[in-house]
Amino acid sequence: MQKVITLNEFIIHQQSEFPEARGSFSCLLHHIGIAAKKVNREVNKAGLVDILGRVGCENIQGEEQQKLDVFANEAFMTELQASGECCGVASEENEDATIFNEGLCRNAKYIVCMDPLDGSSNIDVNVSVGTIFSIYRRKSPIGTPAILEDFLQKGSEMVAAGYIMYGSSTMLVYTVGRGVYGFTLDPSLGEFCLSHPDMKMSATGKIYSINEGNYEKFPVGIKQYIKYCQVKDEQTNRPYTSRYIGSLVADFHRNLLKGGVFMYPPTDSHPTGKLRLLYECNPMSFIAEQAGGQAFGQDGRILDIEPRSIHQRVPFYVGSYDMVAKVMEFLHKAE
Ligand code: AHM
Ligand code: MG
Repeated sequence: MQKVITLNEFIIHQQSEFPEARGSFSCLLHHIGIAAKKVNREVNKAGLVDILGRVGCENIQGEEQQKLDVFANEAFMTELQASGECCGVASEENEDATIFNEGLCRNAKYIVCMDPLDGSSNIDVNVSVGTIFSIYRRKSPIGTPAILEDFLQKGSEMVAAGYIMYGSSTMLVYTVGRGVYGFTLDPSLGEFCLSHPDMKMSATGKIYSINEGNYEKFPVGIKQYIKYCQVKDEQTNRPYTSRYIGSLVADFHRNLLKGGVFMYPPTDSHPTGKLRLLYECNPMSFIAEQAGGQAFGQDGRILDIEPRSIHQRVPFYVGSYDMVAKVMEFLHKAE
């Protein structure tokens, strides 16, 4: 029988590569894994109980919150606090960062940014949704309450990033800057088991993912790139295939496995882009780069952007290295 490597085993093994590590980070990841299992349980039974649908209030960006959003936010908040290793969390669902200033958390050295349930408009049609998280070392002194500057760090300062995809099977994918590793939840064991070691994104692919309903308002370079994708050319394997789920985690995950590019340019309704730098773009960019891909915004590498506010939105182009380079070439030529 083949030996399985569980997430916890893997974390402990990885920790041994950092001789100075005291287990704080491993503990934090362990609790993220627990929260993921809680959310997975609720997502799976969402059709059976009255947890689907709206909870009747709006999040701070004016979007209607769904019940599962609320559940996921609470599940992750609870576990992050319970870990004792996190002194604050910026969540897409909360206006301000939540500071854990009691007990062990006060002396914790990490902060977390998260989108507890991304793609939540897809829940009631049974399409994959996900959680996205990123972990940073705090800037403020240990033993004091975390401050805004702890959350407004450049993506390049990230210690770890990951996502959980609640899909036909549930997966947790993460990086600590030493490659990307994917774990699939085995429901019979109740454990995330290593299923995708050292994930790599091919340099090019055949998939472009974008909400083409917004075409009229796209920047000229993006319009031209879409046409380029659609034109036949045997050398570059075109026309490409258009695939768009509308759930970033699922779209990204597919492109990671198959090769492709995901784009969310500025649009009429979201003139600075729709996706959030801290909760969505930064973590996905770190994972993409670690897998051999790349990620750009309007003016350069996503991970180099100096955040101005925790809910900041940016244009986002991420995926296979050569495909993202091509998108940027079109954007720059059109300028
Ligand atoms: P959410 O965090 O409110 O769920 O929104 C983010 C989602 C992403 O998962 C997805 O890529 C995008 O919004 C889809 O937006 P659109 O429906 O405009 O194409
Ligand atoms: Mg989101």
